[in-house]
Amino acid sequence: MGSLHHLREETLELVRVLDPDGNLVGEPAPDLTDEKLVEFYRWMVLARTFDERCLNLQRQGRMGTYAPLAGQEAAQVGSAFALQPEDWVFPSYREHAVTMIHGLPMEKVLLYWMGREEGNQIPPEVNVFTVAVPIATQIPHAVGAAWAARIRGDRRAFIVYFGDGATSEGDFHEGCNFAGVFKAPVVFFCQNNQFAISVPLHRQTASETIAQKAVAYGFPGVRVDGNDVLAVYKVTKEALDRARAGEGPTLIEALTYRYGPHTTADDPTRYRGRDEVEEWRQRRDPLNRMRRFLMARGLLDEAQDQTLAEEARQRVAAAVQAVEAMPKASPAAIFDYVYAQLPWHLEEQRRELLAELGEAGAAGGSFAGGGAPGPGAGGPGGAAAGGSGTAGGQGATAAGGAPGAAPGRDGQQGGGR
Ligand SMILES: Cc1ncc(C[n+]2csc(CCOP(=O)(O)OP(=O)(O)O)c2C)c(N)n1
Ligand SMILES: [Mg+2]
Repeated sequence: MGSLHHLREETLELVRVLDPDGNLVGEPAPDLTDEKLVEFYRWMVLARTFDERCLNLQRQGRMGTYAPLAGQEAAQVGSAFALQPEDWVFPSYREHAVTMIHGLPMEKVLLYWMGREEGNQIPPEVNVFTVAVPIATQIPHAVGAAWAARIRGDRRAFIVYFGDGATSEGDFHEGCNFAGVFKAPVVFFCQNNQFAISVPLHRQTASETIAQKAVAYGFPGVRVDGNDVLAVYKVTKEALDRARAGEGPTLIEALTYRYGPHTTADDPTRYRGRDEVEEWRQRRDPLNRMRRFLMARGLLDEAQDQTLAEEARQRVAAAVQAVEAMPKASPAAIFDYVYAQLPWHLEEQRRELLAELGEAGAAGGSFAGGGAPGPGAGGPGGAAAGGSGTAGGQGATAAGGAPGAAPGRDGQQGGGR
């Protein structure tokens, strides 16, 4: 029993650098400069601003289904900043901050949720895989890519994001087992936001923690306070370094909470109390925690905080304006992206559709967001409507560092970190 007890203690421990009031309880990673600390906060503010704007756009009918990230900013920003530019990110559908920090232009994220195929076209220089809506399917993809890199002697790391609900899928267990056996250079990053749509964690697993599942697969599992950006950075960096050094995978459980609905198609008041949400917002908010820490260190004051918020609003507004100014997508775009060479029968259908659309369909027009296929939204949403133009050309416009493109880590436009 003694050793079993030891195992339990290890995997239940919650790694923290900041307490909920922003006081240091551990030490920030030694490579974090003052500028970098402020940059973490700047990105958390940008992530929340982006998120609030997307919710509003959806409510106004200017965006399809949207999956909000509010509450999970520290888990995303801390882990994304631990990556090297050559590392690869395999996201689920909620990691907007991660993918933007790793170089995906903000316009691309908006386009995806507006139901535009251009949102699935990742610029070749950006090491981010496409959004995965089917739960956990990105896990074997990431493990396979990581294993391939190891075979080639490529010293880069891979990180795959998923939720607590995804740990019930076979893909999670198969991915972990394979990565453990073959020492794939991959970090399994679970954002445990405590719900899979309406299903609470205790209905998802009988394990006390998600981190402890790693033990069964023969690699370390770490449980971190997912609302503590410094702790998340620290554990993710260690895990990525381990992967690069050939020591194999790590499972990180970032304990966090989603404030909003699962997606805009969900009503969370039907399965959880407002008190619980308020408790997390008031007591454990990731932005408040980092703000207090920075202010106590003299790295941020009220005026700078206001400026930073205003800059975030302007950057998001510019990105929204850029994508809404794009011509409408053609319904025929549904034929454009699956096959390199369209099979004859689909070519025939495409011609038929174009003939049906006639002049009106080919004329283009102003942009309107279509319904993006949303996770949990019950099947594909509406396709983007009307208009013409090959999406490849439009995609190039969106990726070309238009005003408001997400900054890279070093602050350049266009996400070229
Ligand atoms: C294979 C599969 N099954 C079911 C769904 C429907 N679905 C969409 S999101 C979701 C819950 C996922 O929860 P979790 O993994 O905790 O991620 P979170 O949404 O909380 O970030 C489910 C069941 C799906 N998209 N794919
Ligand atoms: Mg979840």
